[in-house]
Amino acid sequence: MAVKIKLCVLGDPSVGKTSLIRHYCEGYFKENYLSTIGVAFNRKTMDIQYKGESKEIIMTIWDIGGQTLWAAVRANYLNGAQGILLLFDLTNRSSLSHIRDWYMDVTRVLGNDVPLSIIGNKSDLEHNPNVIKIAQDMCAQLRPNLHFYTTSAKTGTNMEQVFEDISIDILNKVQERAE
Ligand code: G3D
Ligand code: MG
Repeated sequence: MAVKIKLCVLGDPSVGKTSLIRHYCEGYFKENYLSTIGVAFNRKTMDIQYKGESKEIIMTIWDIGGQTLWAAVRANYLNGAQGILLLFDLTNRSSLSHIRDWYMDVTRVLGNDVPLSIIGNKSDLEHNPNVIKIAQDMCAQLRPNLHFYTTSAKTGTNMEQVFEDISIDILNKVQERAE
């Protein structure tokens, strides 16, 4: 039986949320997406290996517009999310400094143990390697064993890994609850 998962992607405007989701769901990178207004939905079906079995996952990925800053709208958006990707742009320090705020915002609604990964996107662009170290330290402070990745929505580097790993975290959580 297919498992349905709701995943929400958050982060500052222009960090590459829509690009990463679209590349993953549609299989290609496209420049010039219209800035997301409100919320967009994407769906991806995948088969992953879980505890020695192949599991079909139907993932609905919610893409919230960075402009949608009203707390009430965001809480609605997050409602029922089983996993979270928090994105920043490796070439934009302020987007990294806002990760903590995004994290607090999410955990206020979903609790501290929601499966969550932090992603530094645009790894294909030149960036200061210190940024990665700073991001890793921040992740460790927020929660031990938080996943951190660098990705490129343009080339697809690490993209599959991010979605597969969070699916496994979510399946583990679903199973824990059922026991
Ligand atoms: P958002 O949904 O977080 O607001 P978008 O961000 O997906 O709309 O991306 C914002 C801009 O960054 C877009 O450029 C997009 O092409 C670019 N971008 C996103 N991800 C990457 C990446 O991994 N590498 C590179 N090189 N660019 C990326 P434009 O020029 O359309 O504003
Ligand atoms: Mg967008």
